[in-house]
Amino acid sequence: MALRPFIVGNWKMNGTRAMLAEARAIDRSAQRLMKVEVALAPPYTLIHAVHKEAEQIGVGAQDCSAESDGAFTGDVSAAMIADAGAKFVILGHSERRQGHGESDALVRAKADAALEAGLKLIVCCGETEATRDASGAEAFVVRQLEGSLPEPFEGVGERLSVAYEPIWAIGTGRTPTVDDIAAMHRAIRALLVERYGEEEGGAVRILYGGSVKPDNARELLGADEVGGALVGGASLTAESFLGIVMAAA
Ligand code: G2H
Repeated sequence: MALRPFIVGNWKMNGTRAMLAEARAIDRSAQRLMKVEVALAPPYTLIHAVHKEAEQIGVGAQDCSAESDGAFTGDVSAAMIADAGAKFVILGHSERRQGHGESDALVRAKADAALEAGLKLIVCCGETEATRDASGAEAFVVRQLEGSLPEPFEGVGERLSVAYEPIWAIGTGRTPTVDDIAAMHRAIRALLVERYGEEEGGAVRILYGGSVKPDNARELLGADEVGGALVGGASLTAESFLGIVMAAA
């Protein structure tokens, strides 16, 4: 991996203030592993508290609204999460696309709102098992990203990451082969270079997500064009998450 590896913990709908001890432990260890960029995306309710704990790691949100403010009960804007201390936002996770009907166009609108608020982006993509079985995975993911990624903007390479998460690998313990991951990441890289140019598109980190664990992290992170990992279940304890961070160091 030529780019500095980026390891992000996505806590999903897990965590109360009792989990702050895990964030603190992750932060303290990350200070000794400067070769790796480490971040956590806790639920909205913990963003500010994790931000206050964190000296080294980045803190982000798992979603934001495409709207800036107004009568949108239950929604949270990009400016609000930035105000709470978030530096980035995960957008278009399959649990949002599938569970909340989010379209590519909505993901792109959220990305525009997040950029406007000064946030970095992690834009997710990934195919179902049926799509993979039909041999259409790469074309599907490229199309999904074409609809979800923002138009060229200032600082693409630094502000944008893409997370490839095959839906059938999320929380299942199953992972694609290293060759399949590499082929998908190369297809994503080609799209990024086409859209944002050689330099900026080449600097975007493409993360792999889906059942990343301490015991498979080194192999998955070693695949061509894998610039880090988006980690769900294994990010919930400092011990397992740091096992993955160390595999990237
Ligand atoms: C995929 C991943 C984190 P897990 O959703 O985004 O979750 O590591 O639990 O498969």
